[in-house]
Amino acid sequence: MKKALITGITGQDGSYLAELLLAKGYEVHGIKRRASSLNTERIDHIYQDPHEPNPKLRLHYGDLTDTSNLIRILRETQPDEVYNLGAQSHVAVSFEAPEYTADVDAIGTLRLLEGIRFLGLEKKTRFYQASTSELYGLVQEIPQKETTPFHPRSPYAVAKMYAYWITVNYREAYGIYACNGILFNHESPRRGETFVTRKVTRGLANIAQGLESCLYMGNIDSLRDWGHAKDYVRMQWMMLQQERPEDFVIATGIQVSVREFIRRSAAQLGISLEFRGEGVEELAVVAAIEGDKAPALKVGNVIVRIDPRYFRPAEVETLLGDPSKAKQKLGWVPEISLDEMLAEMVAHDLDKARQHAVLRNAGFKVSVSHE
Ligand code: NDP
Ligand code: GDR
Repeated sequence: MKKALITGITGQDGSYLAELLLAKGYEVHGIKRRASSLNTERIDHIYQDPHEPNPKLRLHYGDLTDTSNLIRILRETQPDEVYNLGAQSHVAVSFEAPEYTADVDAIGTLRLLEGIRFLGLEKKTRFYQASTSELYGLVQEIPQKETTPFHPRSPYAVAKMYAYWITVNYREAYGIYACNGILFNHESPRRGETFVTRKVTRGLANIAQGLESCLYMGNIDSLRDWGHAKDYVRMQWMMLQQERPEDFVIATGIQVSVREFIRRSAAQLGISLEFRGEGVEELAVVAAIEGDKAPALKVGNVIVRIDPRYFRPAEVETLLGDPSKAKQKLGWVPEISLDEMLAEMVAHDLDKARQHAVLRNAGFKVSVSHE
């Protein structure tokens, strides 16, 4: 039985990857952070009672900023595969917490690789690094592929650039099977609520049910290549099953603007939106409503406005990936389309909003968190 260690197991990708590896018969170890509130919601459905004999999923308290803790977990678990998914993963937040982001995302990766080396696991343990399309930043070539030069545009991307190269370096210097998946944006109903797609699907569902009145957005001209997290974690596993370690771009090859993502999400709720005005004055008005998913809305309601608070000091305007290498060498193709993913996310968030609306209508106080 193979053993895997996942950092970031409580996050979006970590939860899907843990499911995938358990289904493949792996013993899965995950690092979770100590927090003042429970933070295992995404993996509660696969939780296994540690009192049961031979649980296949085990959680260890730890942190990517804590070297001795990481070494102890590596020593205790002796993993065949390490998936380094843990990160301060929010680009906008990285401008506010640049030093912490570097510590976790850049030096955290080094700590794990050094741990593998220090414990003499170079020949046993394979290492996956969660690299990112944010490395391309100010894009030098469209679409972006493995050979496209990097130009990171945020403290997050710069930290991930260090992590990318230290992974390559440990592969070249010490022969560790270490590789980078350069993943373009991928989403799901488990996506963190403050990333743009989830903010939109959740916000619009809440507005449709009368829990909120308006969605405040940043740069809606931004263009992204969005895939589904389930497809992308499958590729993370495939990358560690090859004869030789290599780096791969993982993307759909299809690009859509944030504005278009909002329009299509609204359409899933039976709402036709009309965008009016320009720049910070741009807004979206309800032009028509069909069906019963948006009982709180009327034609003419303004439900999207721009708030410059969400603009970034340096923006990545456009990202479009070329996944040809992954297709040719690994036979990987994404199976879930953008519209299927969007429908799944909206349905999930509408379900939650309806539950909240029932509580509110019964007189209970319901609060909706914003960001
Ligand atoms: P999430 O933000 O959903 O999850 C991040 C995970 O890292 C969480 O489990 C979080 O724990 C954990 N974490 C944060 N800080 C630390 C720390 N100091 N020590 C240990 N663990 C920590 O990210 P995703 O699942 O979306 O992404 C997974 C990885 O892939 C990240 O590295 C991200 O940067 C990268 N990536 C993501 C892409 C995407 O579109 N999703 C695209 C390209 C790369 P907690 O739950 O306690 O907060
Ligand atoms: P990104 O994702 O920065 O690409 O990083 P995010 O969803 O945060 O932003 C995508 C684009 O949407 C624009 N935008 C907004 N973004 C947020 N979060 N909130 C808003 O209100 C808003 N309005 C417009 C952003 O400016 C941006 O252009 C994600 C993360 O998962 C990273 O960890 C990962 O490495 C990259 O994807 C690939």
